[in-house]
Amino acid sequence: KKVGIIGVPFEKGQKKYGVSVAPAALRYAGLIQQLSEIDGLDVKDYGDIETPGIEEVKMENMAHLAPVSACNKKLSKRVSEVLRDDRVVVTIGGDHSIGVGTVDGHYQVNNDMILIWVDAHADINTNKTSDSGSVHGMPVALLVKEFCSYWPYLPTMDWQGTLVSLRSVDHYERLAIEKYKIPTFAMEDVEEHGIKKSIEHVLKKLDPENKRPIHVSFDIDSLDALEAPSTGTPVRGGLSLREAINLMEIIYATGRLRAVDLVEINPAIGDESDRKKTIEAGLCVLKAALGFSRRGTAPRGVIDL
Ligand code: DIR
Ligand code: MN
Ligand code: MN
Ligand code: MN
Repeated sequence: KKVGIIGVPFEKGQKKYGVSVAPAALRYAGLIQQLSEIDGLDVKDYGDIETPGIEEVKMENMAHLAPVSACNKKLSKRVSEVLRDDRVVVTIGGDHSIGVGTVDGHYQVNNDMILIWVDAHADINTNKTSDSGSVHGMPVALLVKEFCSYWPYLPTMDWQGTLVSLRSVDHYERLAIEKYKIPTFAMEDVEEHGIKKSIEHVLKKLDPENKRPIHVSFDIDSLDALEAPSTGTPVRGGLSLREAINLMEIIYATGRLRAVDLVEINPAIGDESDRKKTIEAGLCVLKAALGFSRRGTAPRGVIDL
């Protein structure tokens, strides 16, 4: 098994300082080393995507569109490249606006991919409906074909996916979800079925024949704010870390996970303990996605017990 890591220290899709520090913070916390300890996993670090000095263009209620586009364009190419190297892509954000580039890059290589967007929020605002004007609240709208006539020059795909773990949906987002019948699995559904059945249900619905490549875009705020306090828009009542680990283990077990994004960790929010908790949670989620077993790993050498 081979994996490629991409860091995206990008934070212009939202307003708070710090989410761009996450790739460095995760590497410093031992990301590469911890992943390398998973049985049989070959880890290659592709470094960071950076696009400094992009000139801003004005767009109504859509902040920093030019830098967001430039970053996503470069990111999309890198994601495709890593996939063509036959590696599972792990992209560390950055805010969730980078989901446009990761999904686009994946779609270029596997146009039969399915997308599982794990998030407290629906991220399906447009600049007409957004209260914030922040692009991290818009990536799903930028990716669905239902909205492709709305955005003149952005990537779009014949999207098949589900939003999981929702519990903070804006008014017009709800309207869009209902109008276009965007499949969602809100916390209420997790409540009803449990995380295991919920994810099995999602997979079965999106891919009844168990053959399509899977992309998981994981916003750390899908976790309960107690589990992951260092994030820009924390919401209580979310997934436990155990549920998130289980979700990833189930998806890993399909053998078809090709791309994972981990976004919205903001090490500048909260105190040292919040930061530590949040980064650890992120690492646990990634490890589960890449085959780490809570039962333990195989011994490295031979000793007599
Ligand atoms: C809000 C927040 N719905 C917005 N979105 C966030 O800005 O559109 N997404 N935080 O992850
Ligand atoms: Mn998000
Ligand atoms: Mn979110
Ligand atoms: Mn809002």
